[in-house]
Amino acid sequence: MRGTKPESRNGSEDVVVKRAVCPHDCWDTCSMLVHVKDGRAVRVMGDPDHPVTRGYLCVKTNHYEERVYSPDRVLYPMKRVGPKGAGQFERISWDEALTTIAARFRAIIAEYGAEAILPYSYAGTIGTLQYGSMDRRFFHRVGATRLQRTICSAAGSAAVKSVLGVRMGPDPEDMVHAKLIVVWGVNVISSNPHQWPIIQEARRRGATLVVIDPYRYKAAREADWHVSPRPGTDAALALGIMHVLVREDWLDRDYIERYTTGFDHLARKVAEWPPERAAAVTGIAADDIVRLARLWWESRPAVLRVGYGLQRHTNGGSTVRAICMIPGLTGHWRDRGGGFLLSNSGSYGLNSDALERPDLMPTPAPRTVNMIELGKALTELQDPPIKAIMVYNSNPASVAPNQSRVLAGLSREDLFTVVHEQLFTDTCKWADIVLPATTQFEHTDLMTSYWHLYVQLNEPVIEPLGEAVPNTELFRRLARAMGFTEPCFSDSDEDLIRQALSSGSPYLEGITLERLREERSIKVNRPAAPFAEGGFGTPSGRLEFYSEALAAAGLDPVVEYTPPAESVDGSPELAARYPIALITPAAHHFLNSTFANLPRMMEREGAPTIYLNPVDAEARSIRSGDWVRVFNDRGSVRLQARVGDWSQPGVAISPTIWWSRFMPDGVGINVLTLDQPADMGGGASFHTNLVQVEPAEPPVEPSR
Ligand SMILES: Nc1nc2c(c(=O)[nH]1)N[C@H]1C(S)=C(S)[C@@H](COP(=O)(O)OP(=O)(O)OC[C@H]3O[C@@H](n4cnc5c(=O)[nH]c(N)nc54)[C@H](O)[C@@H]3O)O[C@H]1N2
Ligand SMILES: Nc1nc2c(c(=O)[nH]1)N[C@H]1C(S)=C(S)[C@@H](COP(=O)(O)OP(=O)(O)OC[C@H]3O[C@@H](n4cnc5c(=O)[nH]c(N)nc54)[C@H](O)[C@@H]3O)O[C@H]1N2
Ligand SMILES: [Mo]
Repeated sequence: MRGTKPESRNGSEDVVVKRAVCPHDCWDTCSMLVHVKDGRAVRVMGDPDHPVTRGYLCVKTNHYEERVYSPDRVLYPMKRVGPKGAGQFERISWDEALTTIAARFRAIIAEYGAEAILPYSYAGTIGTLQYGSMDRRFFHRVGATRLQRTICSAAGSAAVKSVLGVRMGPDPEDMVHAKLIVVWGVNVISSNPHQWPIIQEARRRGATLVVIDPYRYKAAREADWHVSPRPGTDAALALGIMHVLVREDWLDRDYIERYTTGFDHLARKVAEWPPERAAAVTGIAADDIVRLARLWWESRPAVLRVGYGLQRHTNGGSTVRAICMIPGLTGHWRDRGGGFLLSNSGSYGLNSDALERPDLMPTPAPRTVNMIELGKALTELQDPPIKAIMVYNSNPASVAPNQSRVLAGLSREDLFTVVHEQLFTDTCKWADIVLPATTQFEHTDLMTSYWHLYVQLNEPVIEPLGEAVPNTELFRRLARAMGFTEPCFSDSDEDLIRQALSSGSPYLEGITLERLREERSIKVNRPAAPFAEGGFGTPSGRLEFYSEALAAAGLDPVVEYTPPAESVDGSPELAARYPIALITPAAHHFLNSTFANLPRMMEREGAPTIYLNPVDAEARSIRSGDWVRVFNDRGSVRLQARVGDWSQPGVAISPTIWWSRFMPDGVGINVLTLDQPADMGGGASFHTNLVQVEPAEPPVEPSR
């Protein structure tokens, strides 16, 4: 229990220090202190009292005021006055905006049916209310096409659910007790900066750090051991490790017997994966695979800290399934701080049905569109075609894969596009109507994390800028304009928070809005080692090495390695033309496309970059600092090369996501990326791409 008041004065008379919570789509969900002077946020700091934030923020949010007051802020409703995509807009009133949207929606529904309307949103904020509440109610009531929100974590989530039944793992604060931490496909320096001091503390107490990542980024360099697999081959690595565990009988037979099911199926499967076979697939020496298995078996507690990077491949579901099974064999779930952690999202138990009201949907339920296939949906879908898209919490013109196809869709003259945004993004350019959105400093939200275990309350610290409104208020207004009379469209943000907390989940026991107002941050009542004595959320109640549900869905009920769709093994002909595997992970100074318009962040990030291995660079006469053209059948971008030991030969890395307007040729990295759904959950495949690289002219105007 923390008694810190939500508001206090600092030394200077006219500065008030207020609490806020970072809203961004990131593991850390930090507690912030905002210095407010004359109604303006002037300084932002990490909350020193918060056990996870520990007084510091990341490089991006340290100057959050620069984002809030950016000259790119959208302050008023606007309508398009020039040709589609030309970026000419004129200010209009909220009345005119709402009347126009409601009239267009009604006309489209009358002519094509409600499924011709598509909402498009993701996690511009992960706040419970602004991520998904009133908006979901609205589109359910409309009967619009439903969006499958797959762009980030869908393959891994489906995989974890199939093995554990619930997205949960150890409390990250307990990882200080671990004797082995395996950081597997998560960039703990850039994407999860507060994991790093926990790892460092564990190492001071004697822990070994292993990083498994094709990208030799900072943590990989500082690790005790860096293991660099070929992208998209981690399932083979995990199968090889499990082969050794079974062969050597490095098994917790009691745990397997009591709390798991399907061991015999798995044992037969891993028998086919001796380390030599896994080595040939992954590029990791067979001896190293044995050494990894031994290190895992001999270390207690030990944890697999797995990230979303490794599931952004066409085989991402089976990859996560395979890795997730390892602690079930060895009983590492028994220990505090041990086991496997991809996501702790299942640790909160908020009442999402009350927030989203799926009961408002017509029957039968409307069709769905997978958000990573946006380009296809806008250009090919019929019966009915998509005639209107409403974008909020997302910047699809920059972030969605196969960008050329997305832009072909967004440029359709007959498509009615509404964008609710804080900043004038690449997507706004394609809008018919742009609406102003508040930032976290201007609205209320209930925050959870997908990594730590604190529920936090964010309340506004400044007045809304211009005529900006929160997502919840926008959809209240739209519901009125559409003539919806259900009382749920009048719920206030406070009502929504109470409804979210009303699930009756034991994790939330005693956590109320009143207590949150007082304490701001409260840890959920969740066991520290959630599966120490079983308690899995699967149909069998056990950890499932074999899944009946997957078998029924026509998927492999155990697990198998399949090469990524674009790879030397998966598509040899394509690989002959495009020999380089390109992964496009998180940039240190951006958060997806967020922050990527701020001069300070662009300055620090440098230029749109590709990291090349010396072997690949020399073969092409490319030196560090040269500009190169990176291309495949989907498109082409220019990037600046950096040559070094960043990866194995044949693997390149480009940190993302630069806005297209700051790219040399006006298109972003996602012209190269694949819009093929992964093997589970319809997930994204941003890191499965084959490309060719060749020298190019430097841009006439450097990217800024
Ligand atoms: N600074 C910063 N922080 C962020 C974000 C950001 O863009 N910038 N994005 C936020 C969001 S939305 C998310 S989902 C998370 C994402 O955070 P992460 O889970 O860290 O996801 P990525 O950056 O895609 O990839 C993480 C790591 O996986 C590696 N990787 C790629 N392919 C493979 C593979 O086949 N095998 C293995 N073993 N590793 C692989 C990449 O090289 C990278 O180092 O971070 C959040 N935090
Ligand atoms: N090549 C490549 N592409 C990727 C990835 C990758 O690793 N490589 N990562 C993918 C991942 S992990 C993700 S999660 C997606 C993320 O894709 P997006 O969800 O589109 O995330 P952002 O780029 O951060 O853009 C979010 C937008 O929401 C806006 N926003 C923020 N808060 C609010 C609000 O309260 N209301 C409204 N109306 N708008 C708001 C922000 O201003 C911002 O423009 O990108 C994916 N794209
Ligand atoms: Mo994400």
